[in-house]
Parts: sequence; structure tokens; C-alpha cells
Amino acid sequence: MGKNVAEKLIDSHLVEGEMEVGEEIGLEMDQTLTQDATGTMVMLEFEAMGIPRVQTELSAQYVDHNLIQSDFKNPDDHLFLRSACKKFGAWYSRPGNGVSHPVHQERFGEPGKTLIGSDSHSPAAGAIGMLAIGAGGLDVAMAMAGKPYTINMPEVWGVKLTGELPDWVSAKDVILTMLERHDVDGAVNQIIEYYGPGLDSLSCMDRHVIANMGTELGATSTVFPADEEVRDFLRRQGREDAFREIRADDDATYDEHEEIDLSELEPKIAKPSSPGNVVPVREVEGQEIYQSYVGSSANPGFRDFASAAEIVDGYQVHDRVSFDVNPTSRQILENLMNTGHLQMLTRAGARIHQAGCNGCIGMGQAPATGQISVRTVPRNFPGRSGTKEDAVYLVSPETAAASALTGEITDPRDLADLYDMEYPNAQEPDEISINTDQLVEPVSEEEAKGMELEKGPNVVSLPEFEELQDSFDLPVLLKMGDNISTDEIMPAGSEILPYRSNIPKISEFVFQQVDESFFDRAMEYQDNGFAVVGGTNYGQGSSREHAAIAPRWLGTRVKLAKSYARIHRQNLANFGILPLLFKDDEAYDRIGQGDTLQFRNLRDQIKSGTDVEFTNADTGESYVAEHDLSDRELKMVLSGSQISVVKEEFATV
Ligand code: MIC
Repeated sequence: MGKNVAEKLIDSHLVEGEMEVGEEIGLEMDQTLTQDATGTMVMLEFEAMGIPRVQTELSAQYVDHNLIQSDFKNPDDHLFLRSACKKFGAWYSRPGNGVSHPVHQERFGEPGKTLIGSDSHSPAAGAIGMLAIGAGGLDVAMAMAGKPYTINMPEVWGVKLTGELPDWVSAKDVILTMLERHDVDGAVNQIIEYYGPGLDSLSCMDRHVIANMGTELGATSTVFPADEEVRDFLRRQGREDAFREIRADDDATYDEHEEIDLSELEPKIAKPSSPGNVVPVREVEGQEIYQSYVGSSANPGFRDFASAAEIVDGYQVHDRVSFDVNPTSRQILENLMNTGHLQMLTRAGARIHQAGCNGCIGMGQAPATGQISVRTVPRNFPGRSGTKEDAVYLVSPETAAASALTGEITDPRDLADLYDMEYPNAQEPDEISINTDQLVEPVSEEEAKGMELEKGPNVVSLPEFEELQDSFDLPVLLKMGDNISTDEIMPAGSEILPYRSNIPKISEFVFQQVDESFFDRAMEYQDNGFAVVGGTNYGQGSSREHAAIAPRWLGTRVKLAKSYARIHRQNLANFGILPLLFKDDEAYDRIGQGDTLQFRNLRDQIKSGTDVEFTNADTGESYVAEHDLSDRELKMVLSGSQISVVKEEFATV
């Protein structure tokens, strides 16, 4: 039987298990991607494993998140990462060189290869026919050590694209349409594969937009075929040699199927505060905005900036609007300079920031209180912008630029009437300027011998976690609803991100968005432990393992939820928190914040089956929850963390 692209990629890297939907499979990982906000922890974990050099074909470390240097913390981390790259044999992309996902696609992406990244948007590389998966840092450290990455074999969901996008509508509107149809958990345990004639009009960076935000649908990954467009992309990057055609066989089938006629799409917008809260721009137009933001890994292409530039060219943005432009990379900045687009932006009033993630993760550029910010970024979870009462709307660059001009949410199609403007349809030039100067090559193993890791005072070693106890009385310290994101569990922002290398310190901010008293309450129970309750899709969003490590350090032993987001569930297991599932909604309804849950004989219960019985000491009721841990995951939970398991394994080699 014929294979689709996802199946071909999986098959060629399968080292454990069978390609049966739901079965645990092990995949060999050719490449790893780490960024600074998660990478410091990855390097500390890699160090803890005691392996001298990375075992992958290629590992690259980017510094793109923690760029503001308001004191020693972020620069300490940068130097630590530089030294770790030299010692362990990874590429180092210097601060200001650009956002990991697009830079990786341009410089190192290779059709047919696998990539695991400690950033949830790593699937963006699926744009050029790679199988790229986001994961927690520890899983990436394991891949750097040459270990296969384990997932449950996902379903493959084929999305056939037909037609061509109308003027003023672009790739962001395609993925927002998917989110409008399927919401933030619509593709859990699925790989989305786009195919069909509609692909011809989507460049590789357009595909990157769609693959990047497949994460917002909860997908394990997104893939596109490696076709002539991919060859051309690699040629422009001076790397045509890396091209290899990968297409679905003619008789390939999909587990799920869907069709999008691109010519029927219109500008879309995701309202606060969920990427799934999508409506046509028309429905919310006319509302006054404070900020228009262009950039991030969700709209990283030359065309995204050039389109915005051509829209504002010759005009001034509205005097109320902060028009923040975050170039993707030094290379794109250089190309925008060469073509004159940068000047169009600056003349129109754009505030040009250094190449990086910046405000996308609240590292600067926070909006004014309660004011609308339209952004081309991938997510708008509450408070992520750095402003607690924020109102972030996700849009295409066209909608962002149109709104910057008018000072209100504007459907870009109206520019034709309002400004007598033709659709710019900007495209990347055929010959581009290539700049690799800020990518530092790994040094040889010989040279790396004797090199030391440069650990400033901000880099604190990982705490050790004790094994799972057999009996617990755990108070429910917090009960939450559905779709709680990792931004709510472990917030980002310029104040908190610099503590990513310091678990005890960053733990002070856990659940700060949800309940400001959480940290103080948690400290009372740190030794005896506590439980936390959530609804469906618990832990959606980022791959940050800090959303598991910090709650664990505070004393979380058990989480109970209706369902978990894939990466967060794995991070919980990696750090010894037992992720239990409610068997029915009634138990969720009957457990209240403050109740004490009594677990007895817990180790035996989880070893001998999937059911876990426990009692509510306050009501006397008993419930049965379940776990879906594999034997491998069970070991981690029982021994307190995956690190203990790995240490034991390496000690016996
Ligand atoms: C994000 O977009 O949420 C982040 C910041 O890139 C995260 C990684 C992190 O928390 O460091 C992600 O997507 O995984």
C-alpha cells in the first residue's frame, strides 16, 4: 500500500515499535534544535548525563528568546550556551542572529530528516519535508545523547489544498481558518499533512507559517511534501545539494481527511486570549488598537515584512499606534535593507527591534493596559504579552499593517477603497543575500577536550527529585478549567524568563497568572506534597519543561486532568509528577479546591494496572482515575525523574 509523506518520514526513522496508530514508537532523531530559554536546562541535563559530545548529525543552539540584558542573567546564559556548544559539539547561533525555526530551516533544514526541538514550534521545519517535533528539554537532551525519541504513533490527517489565495489573504489566514474549524485541541495525536494543487502558490516560508502554528491545533507535527518549491527555496539559500524529493505515493491514504479551497478564504483574526478564538476580521473591525506587531516564527518570511512595508509605504502609521517590527533574522534584515523595504518601514514610523522573538514571549514591547494589540505571533494566551490585562489578537501581516495605518482593526481588503491601494503581493527576490557570519561552527572533539562550561551565578544546577511515595495525603492546591496553557502554569515575560536556569527562583512565579497566592500556599506543603486539578487539554502551548520542573520543585506530586496536551504530559512524567486522568466528568465536578485526596498503595496500583483508586478525605467519597503511562514512563514516575533512570542506565553501560 502506498505511503503518505508522514508515513515515509516515520518509516525511515523507526527504530522501535510498529506503525500502528496509538502504539509507542521510537524514532531516530537526525537533528536537534534548542533555544536559549529552554536550552540552558537542556545543556545542564546533557552535562548531568556525562556524555562528552552530541551524537546527532547536527545540533544547533539559538539565542533568540532572552535578549534583553537588563542585568547579568541573560548574558550569563548566553555565555554558558556558547561554552556548552563548544564543549559538546553544537552550532551556536549568536544573540541577534535570529529566530530559531526560520534560521534552522534556511541553514540546516533538509528534506527527509528528523528534528526534535525544545520549542513547541519546531514542527515549522515540516515546511520543507522534514519530520520535526517539539518536545521538553530532557527529551531533546536524550536525542543529543543519541537516544530515540518516543511518541505514540499519530494518525495522519490529510488536508488537500485547492485553488489560490485571493489578494490580501495569506498563509496566516489558512492556519487561522484551520483553528476556526478545529480549535486548540483539534489535532491532538495527529500529524497534519498538506497536499494538493493549492501548494503551488505557497512558498516555503508560507508553509512554515502553517506548519509552525499546527502546534496551536495540538498537532504532534505538520508536514508538507518536498517538491520543486522546496528545491527552489534551498537553491536561493545556496543549499540545493540538500534537496531530496519526497511526495506521497499516488495510492497513499489518510486517517482523516479535509479540503480547503484557498480561493474562498478571507482575512481571519484570533480574538483574546486563545489561538482558537477565530472569527473573520470583518466581525471585529473598527475597534481602536494600541499596537501593531509584525514578526516572530509564525510570520517569518521576507514577504511578510515586505508586504507590511509596501502597505505602509508613503504613509505614517496612526499616531496612537506603536508599530513594532521584529525582523526574523540578520539575513532577512539585510535583504530588507537591500530591497529598500526597511526604509519604507522606518519612514512610516515602525520601531525596528533586533532580530529575535522579543515581544512574542513578553520580552519587551508589552501593550498598554487593556489596549488592543494586533500581532502576527502564534499565540495570545492571557498575559503572555507581559501585560496582565492584555487583549492580543492574532493576524496576518496584511491585517497588522492595515490596522497600523488606520489605528483600528481593519480588513486589509478595505485598503483598496480607503487608500486606493493595490495588493502588494511582495515576494522574496530570486537572488538573496546570505549571511551566516553569526552562526558559530562546533569545534573539533580534540579542541573541545579540557574546555569548561562557563557558568555564571545565574546558572544553577538541576535539583534532584526523590522517588514516588506509596501513600500520600495531598491537598488540592488549585483547581482549574479547560485549556490551561503553560503560559498560565509557568509564565514567561522579561521579568521571569531570565530565571529559566534557576529552578528554585523561577518557581516563585508558578501559576502567578491564575492565582497570585499560589507560591506562598505551595511552600507550606513543599515537603508533604500537593495535587493540582485541571480540565481538558491541560498544559497546551509551549514545550517549556519548567512548567513541570518548577511545580515539581514546589511539591506537586499528582496532577489530575480530563486530558493533557502531548508535550506537557511527557514533561510531567519526565519529572516524576503522576499525570492522572479523570475517568468521568463527575469526579472532576465533585473534587473541590482545598479538598484532601488520599492515595494509598500508589506504587503498586500504578504498576499493576491503569486504574488508581483514591479517597476524598473531606467528603469521604472514593473515585477511580486512570493513568496511560507506558512502561518506560512508569519507570520515570516511580524513580522521581527521567534523569535518575538515565543516570542508572549510563552507570551500568
Ligand atoms: C513559545 O512560543 O511559547 C515559546 C516561548 O517559544 C516556547 C518555548 C519556551 O517556553 O521557552 C515554546 O513554544 O515551546
